[in-house]
Amino acid sequence: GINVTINNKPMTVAEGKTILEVCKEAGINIPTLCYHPDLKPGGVCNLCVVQVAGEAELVKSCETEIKAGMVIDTDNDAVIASRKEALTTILEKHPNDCLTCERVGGDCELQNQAYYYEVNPKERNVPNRGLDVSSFALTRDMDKCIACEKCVRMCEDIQGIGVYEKVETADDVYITTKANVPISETDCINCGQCIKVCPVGALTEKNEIHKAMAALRDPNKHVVVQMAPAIKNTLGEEFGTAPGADVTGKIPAAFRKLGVAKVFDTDFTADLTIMEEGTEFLHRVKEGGTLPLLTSCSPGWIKYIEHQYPQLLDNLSSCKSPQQMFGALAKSYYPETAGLDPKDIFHLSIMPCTAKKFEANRPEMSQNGIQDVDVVLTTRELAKLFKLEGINLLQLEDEGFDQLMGEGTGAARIFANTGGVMEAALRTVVWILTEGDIDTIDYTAVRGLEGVKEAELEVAGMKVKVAIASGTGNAKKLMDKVAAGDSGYHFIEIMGCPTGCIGGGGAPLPDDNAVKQQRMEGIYASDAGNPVRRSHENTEVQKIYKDYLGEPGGHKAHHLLHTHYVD
Ligand code: HC0
Repeated sequence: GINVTINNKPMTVAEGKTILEVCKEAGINIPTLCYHPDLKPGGVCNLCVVQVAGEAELVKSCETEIKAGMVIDTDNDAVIASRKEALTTILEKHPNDCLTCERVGGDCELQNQAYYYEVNPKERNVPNRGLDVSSFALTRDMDKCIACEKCVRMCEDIQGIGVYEKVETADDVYITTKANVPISETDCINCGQCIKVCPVGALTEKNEIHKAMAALRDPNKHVVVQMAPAIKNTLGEEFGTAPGADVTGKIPAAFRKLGVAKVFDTDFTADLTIMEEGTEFLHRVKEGGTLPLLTSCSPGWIKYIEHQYPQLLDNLSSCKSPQQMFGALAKSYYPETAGLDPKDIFHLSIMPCTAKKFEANRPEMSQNGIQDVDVVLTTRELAKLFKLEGINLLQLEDEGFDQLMGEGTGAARIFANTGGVMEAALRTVVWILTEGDIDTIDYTAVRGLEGVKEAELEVAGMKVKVAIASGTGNAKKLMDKVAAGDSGYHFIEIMGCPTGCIGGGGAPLPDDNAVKQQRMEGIYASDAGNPVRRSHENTEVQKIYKDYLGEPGGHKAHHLLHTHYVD
């Protein structure tokens, strides 16, 4: 360590870090707008300035390495005056419509800093760059953009796509899409990672709270809900729990307060996906079909492969995602069983994902002109809806899901973690290959937050080589190998967001890799605590095959649960 003095206090700190990192670790508050721990420093917002003794000017703590002997002041008059000036410059161009902003409710970092430093310029000269509502997944309000460039760094450096760019003119700096086209015309995959790093309301999920509220109020609508595996271990954060806390039982209770007809669980179709995808995998192995099989449950990833690797679309599993399998059944199996008309059903899906909003609107995802999933709300939108309706989630008594499509195994829950779909598939595929002669449930080699993982297994005399990537920047590394034709992999799981659904574009804020680590551990704890941990043991899954679908991979299953993505 090295010795420094911060705010008159001598301390020993680690070498090789920035002043900002050291202060954050020491619990010393330095405001930032353009900084995110998972991105390289931006150095553009000027809020993180501090005074270093001997330096003529204030320095940006986000890009200044701490050195032995430094005497640092993070909070003196000069520092505060400089921050106020930086905030004034930003706010003079920022709209003053906080009342209806999507980041209402303490989520706007700019508003929080403006309040803290008491900055509120009366004259606002808003640039009038307009609203981009071309996407099903996200909305861009470029008048609110403060050019912090975090979206640029996220999309380019982490996701490897590069939809956005910074434009600098003589008297202006702003962010646009490349070629300044509506976002739906770019290579955007709808992952929403840019939203999560945006400090203001410039990038938000496409708000559908009011659509959901209208359906909930409509006496003629029979509202049926599904919710993703990740929701149960992340929604609590919005109400103050630690990341990863399992609040599964609270959510059905909350929805029933809102008069929902059925509260079902996407975990049910996650288990169903394993039956279908496992069958497809074994079929391809036995029949010499296209390998490696690529998972198809992440709609951001689907969009990415469609744009970037169309030659590999035959590798993609034909399985719809669990959300869309659920949607298809919510408008067929469920109404047929309950004696309802599919037209009267409003199917609401809760996802930690913005790309799921896009997926629900894909033309393949409807039957007889009726869309399978009517509205998708993100985790954040659901929390907002509950709060607006006066529901204090954590005070509710636990309740269960409704039967028919409400049962989920531990294998389904781990879908939320990168590597989870692969592990869930292995739990069932290996069981089938060994004819049940296997005790292994935990495949720890595929766990962990690393961006690319691989493992090799001996199964019933067969070598199975699997790989996993999360985030499209990491997916690219694997797909380049697959496209070259010599990867040797049999089965690959890809999730569009770094760390998988626990890091989804609709997840609670703020998050970073430390928070995601806790979410991941929470998910595995929920799995370990579930008495049933293999998808083929889900009794409602067994029942739907017996009563309705026939065999996994059979005709009816194909019609409802599979699709085909074309170039
Ligand atoms: Fe996921 Fe899913 S696991 S993509 O990450 O497969 O969003 O949580 O709901 O559909 O089940 C997200 C999470 C899902 C789907 C499931 C898959």
